[in-house]
Amino acid sequence: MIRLLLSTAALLFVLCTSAGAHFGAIIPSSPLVTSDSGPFLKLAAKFIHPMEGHYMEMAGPRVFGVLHDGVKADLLPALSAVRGKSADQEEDFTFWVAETTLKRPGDYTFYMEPTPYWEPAEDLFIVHYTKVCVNAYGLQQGWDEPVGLETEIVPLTRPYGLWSGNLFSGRVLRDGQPVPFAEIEVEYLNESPDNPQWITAPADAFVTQVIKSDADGVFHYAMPRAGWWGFSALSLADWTLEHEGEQKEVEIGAVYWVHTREMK
Ligand SMILES: [Cu+2]
Repeated sequence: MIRLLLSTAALLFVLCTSAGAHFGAIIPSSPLVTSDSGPFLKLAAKFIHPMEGHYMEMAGPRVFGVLHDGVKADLLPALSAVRGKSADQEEDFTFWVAETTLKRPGDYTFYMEPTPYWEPAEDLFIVHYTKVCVNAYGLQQGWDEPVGLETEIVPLTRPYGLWSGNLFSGRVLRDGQPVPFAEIEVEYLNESPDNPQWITAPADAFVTQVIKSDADGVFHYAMPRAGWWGFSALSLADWTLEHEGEQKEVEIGAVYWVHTREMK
């Protein structure tokens, strides 16, 4: 959910008092692996406010893997913890990095199920099932396959080789079924390596774009700038988790990351 600025927020400890939304993120070092680039790929897994650049503390994910050619591989052992922060944050936060090698042609969909994150400001847990697709050596095959997560965005637009200004279309699934009129939050990753200039939002409403899916769970968004774009479809889980002896609701997000390039 978009962060509401609570009047009590200042009284509470370690709150996100941001105008932006939380996003799980998997950001690869490149959206395309080619014979020129070589087979090596770095991945960074984060829990962030993408537009504002703020990091949140992230525990090790429960699941971190890749789907290629219909086969899933576990990448959890490849993850290692690092610390980082945005320029205007005071302390460092944990995020996770991995290196992998893409040897065979085709699409590689990386996916993550994070450890539930307790958010006191919203009195709930947050679990963002996060995906990103990297194409290897030009064989365009596999990007439109679901991973089979509790909730996920399945792209209807091929999610790489996109120019800025292109329309990204996707379908929101929950338990494999389309989610009608799902709310989807969209944010630009200000720390995208190819962002020429940090964007400061002129008002809170510009930080997170909000769109809804249609009756078939399909949504569209035209991405106005080169870099990484995050799409996050949120709903409440039909299960709860315990926090200090009480059962609490769980916000589940289907998050998908897409890269665009300036047309020049
Ligand atoms: Cu936050």
